[in-house]
Order: sequence, then structure tokens, then C-alpha cells
Amino acid sequence: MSSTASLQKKSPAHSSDERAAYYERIRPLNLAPLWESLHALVPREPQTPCVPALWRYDEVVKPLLMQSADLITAEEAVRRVLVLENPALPGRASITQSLYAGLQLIMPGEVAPSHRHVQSALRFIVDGRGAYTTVEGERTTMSPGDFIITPSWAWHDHGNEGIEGVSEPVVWLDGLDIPMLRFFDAGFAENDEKRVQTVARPEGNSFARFGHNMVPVRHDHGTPTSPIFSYPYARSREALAALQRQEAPDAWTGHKLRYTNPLTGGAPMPTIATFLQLLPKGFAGKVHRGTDGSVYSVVEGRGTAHIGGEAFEFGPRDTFVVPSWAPLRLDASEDAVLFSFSDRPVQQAMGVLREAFL
Ligand code: GTQ
Repeated sequence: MSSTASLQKKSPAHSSDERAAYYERIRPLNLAPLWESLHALVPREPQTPCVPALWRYDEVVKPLLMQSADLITAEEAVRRVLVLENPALPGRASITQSLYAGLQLIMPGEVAPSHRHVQSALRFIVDGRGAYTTVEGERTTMSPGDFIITPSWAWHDHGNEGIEGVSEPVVWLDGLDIPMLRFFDAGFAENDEKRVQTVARPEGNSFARFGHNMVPVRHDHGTPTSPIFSYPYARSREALAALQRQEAPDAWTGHKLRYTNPLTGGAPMPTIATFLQLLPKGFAGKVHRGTDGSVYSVVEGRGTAHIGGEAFEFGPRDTFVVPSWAPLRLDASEDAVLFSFSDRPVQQAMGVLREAFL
């Protein structure tokens, strides 16, 4: 009997054994049956494997970071970082499917040597003063709450020389698009010949040129990243304080501002959007969600993030992650300031970003 004849005779309801045998036969040929996975490949709504999580800084992460300083120097480690891994993605160095987060420690006198990579990085200063980062020859002193960018392929090194008699460990949150670049297999990196870059421009130079709603008249900007390397906390905090005095908070997000590239109005870097928001004491936010999973770093105050069905109490220096499309509700028991970042500009460029304010 020919196989065609046997197919014609059979009823449409083939046994699962027959199907399984067929799948076994096609697997070595690098073929797979779409009908077994179609529902998961094209879900009715996002089905992220990521879960919400919170990392407590003072009680948990800080002591462990300090222990790491006894195990390895910043120089040997190149970057001494504890990676914040999503509990559902162990070993992937991912806090969401597209983003990486870590807490980097630099002790007084240490240097994290100069290198560059295609991955874009943000630093959000969590704890301590007296460290600096140098980006493309411009040094920036780090203070808690400052948001600093390291654009794609920009040389950068970090150090901690102390400031105003202060000599203490400095910790910042690193946010990078490492999983995104891994997905595209588009990553390159190289080490600098010099351990520490030569400082080529005075500190504050990029902020003087671009940080005051003005741009040098003959400036011709050819890159998609912001010409400002540092967005100091004092300035951003002042804006939020003024809004708190002047207007009612948004019912979902409180007083929330996004950082911009002053030349385009878009995000400071093409792959990562960043935000700072103030939740006034007693704020009880409404539920909202977005397809961009977000990482939050608490600067000031205390409150609760209700993510999906779980409640996470947060305080200063804690980090938490809200997975894509997870319902989020934010409460504050004191005036609270939250920094956050997500892959929003990429989703917007693709035309796939969705948000819901419930
Ligand atoms: O500071 O350059 O957390 O290259 C991971 C990779 C930090 C950095 C990280 C990096 C860096």
C-alpha cells in the first residue's frame, strides 16, 4: 500500500503515538511541527517567563558586595558587579528578557580599567560619594541619585579617588542592553591601551553645552545618544519638588518625568528609557501595566509595589523588577522617589509598545 493511500483511508483523528513518532522522525532533520507551539509562539497576550523580584540593599546586597571586595579587586574583576538575575532566568545575566542589571562596587583608590563595547550602559548611583566615571575623555563625579550614561562604543573607566575628605565605598546600579545585544549577536568589545583615559575636557563641559535647554549653535550631532553624560540628581529632584508643590500627582504614576536627549526629545540612549518619579506620602496609585518590563531603584522614602498578586515593600537603595505586562500598583507611606528604566524606545521604534491604565 502506498503511503498516500494509507493517508486517505485514515480518519482525521490520528493517534498521539503516531504524531509523536512523526515528530521523532523529523527532529533529526531540523524540522518541528508549528501546530504544537503556535499558541505559545503567538500568545493572546505577553507570557513572560520573568517574575517580579526585589533586592534589599542595606540588609542583603550591601554586606555581600563588601564581602566581594575581600575576594577580588576591581582591577582584577574588570567590573566588580553582583548581577541581579531574574529568579526565573538563572544563569542568563538578565533581569528581564532584554535587560541586564547589576550593582557595581568600587572601593577607595580602586580603578575599573578603560574599555568600550557596543552595549549601552547606564549608571544610577545608589550609595557613597567620591567615585567618578570618565566617558570619552570627560570625567563626571558621582553622587547618589545621579544618572550617568555610557553610550554604545564610548570609552569608559571608573575610579574612586574620594571627594572633600570623603573616602568610602561607592555602589551604583548598572543597566545595560546586554541580553538585547546577545539576541542580535551584534556585540563587540575592546580594552583600552590605557588603564585610565586621559581627561580631555573639563568636568561639566557637556552639561554646560547641552544641559540648559540650549545647544551650541554650530553643533552637528551625528549619533543617536544624548550629548549629556550626567543628569545630576539635584536638578531632577528639584523639578519633582516643584511639581509636587504645583500640581496633583498622576493617579497611576505620581509625578513622573522621563529623561531626554536634549537634541531629539527621545530617550538618552536608543535602547533604554529612564524615568524619575515622586510618589507623595500617602499616595495610593491605580493599577497600570506596559509591555516594557521595568527595573526600579529606590532613591528616597518607603512604600509598597504591588506587582501581579505580590506585595513588595521597598525602602531606600532597594531594586525591584516589574515584568512585562504585570499589573503594577505603587503606594507610598512617605514621600518616595523612584528611578526606573526599560527597553521602551526599542518597542516604540518597532511600533509594539502597549500600555494600559486601569
Ligand atoms: O561598567 O562597563 O555591570 O561592561 C557589566 C558590563 C558594567 C561596565 C556591567 C560592563 C560594565
